[in-house]
Amino acid sequence: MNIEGVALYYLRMPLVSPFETSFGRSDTRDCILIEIRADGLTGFGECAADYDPGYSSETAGTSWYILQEFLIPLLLGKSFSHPTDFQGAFDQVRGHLMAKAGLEMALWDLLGKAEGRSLRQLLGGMRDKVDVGVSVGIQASPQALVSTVEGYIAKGYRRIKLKIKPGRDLLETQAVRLAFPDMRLQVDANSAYTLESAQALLPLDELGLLLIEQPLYEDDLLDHSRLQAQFSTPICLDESITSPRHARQALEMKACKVINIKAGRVGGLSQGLAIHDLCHERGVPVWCGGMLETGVGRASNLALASLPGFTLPGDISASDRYYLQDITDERFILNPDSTIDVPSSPGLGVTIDPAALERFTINQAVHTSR
Ligand code: OSB
Ligand code: MG
Repeated sequence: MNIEGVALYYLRMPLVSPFETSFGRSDTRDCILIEIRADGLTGFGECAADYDPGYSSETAGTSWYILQEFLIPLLLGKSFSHPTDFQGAFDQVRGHLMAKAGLEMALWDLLGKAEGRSLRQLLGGMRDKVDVGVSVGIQASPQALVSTVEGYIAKGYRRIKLKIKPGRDLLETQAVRLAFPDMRLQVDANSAYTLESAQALLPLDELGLLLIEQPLYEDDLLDHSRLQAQFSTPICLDESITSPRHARQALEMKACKVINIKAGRVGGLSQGLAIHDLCHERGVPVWCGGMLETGVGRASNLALASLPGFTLPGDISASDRYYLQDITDERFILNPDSTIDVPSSPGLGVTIDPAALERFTINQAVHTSR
């Protein structure tokens, strides 16, 4: 792949309904669509960082800067034989994992298009559809939450994740458990507790949850291991795991029993693959997290989730759970068995709708090698 040019599109997409987490509430989602031209082909990638630094320190704005100032200049004019070469080439840029992952995704798309193989085939995925669930934001009251969950169950979702935060945790989760005794249910705190305040969550251990996601701060591996010792429900880490090294160390410290893999958070699909392999060897279940992606990132998530170690349902919902209008021609729909089909066309297997792209683009930039 001889990289000839890179175009960036800063997108602001209206959400179907506001999404509230422990770190804030939002009506829109920002992201950067990355278009790379190489050998007459065009590949797309999505940088998952959002407008605000609530989920992680990385934002769409920091990615916009790092991509143009450092990553794209390193990429232009270079030749890559495989996207896994990319990791080493960008070692000199510390951090900025979502920016790197967005570029790497476009290289995978290009490779797939050049070889006529789907991303699923390139990664070694074995399923043609994957189990999915829905991540439900904080609602006005426990009753409102139960009725929102009911709506998703009516649409066919068979695994529900509830966003929680201090003071909006026990009553909410208990109400949903009472209404749906057999539903596969899990919660996500997005780093909102300390080891001390998380003591309030101990009653959750009686509710038969699949897992409790990221209760403590992202750099709190040690305290997560102390908390895990207090719970029989598995703790799952999201924000804390930013590399295969961290995944290994978290498992060795017994800081979690499950890992959420997001290619964006770990610097790209090749790193996600490495974490998958490590967990698979050790019999540790993983699942594919989501970042409210457009159809581009969703296609990537579906391919990743088709790998054999992804034994828990992913946060990969149907397009209509997020966007009335997406930037891809393809819309992903929920099958009656709470699965979504993995794209099978070359690369990511999606095509961009130019009118939709134009509609949501609020800034753009082009870089060429000459
Ligand atoms: O913590 O998993 C998270 C969305 C944005 C940022 C972080 C998270 C989430 C979600 C939604 O939970 C997952 C999705 O449906 O894309
Ligand atoms: Mg999470």
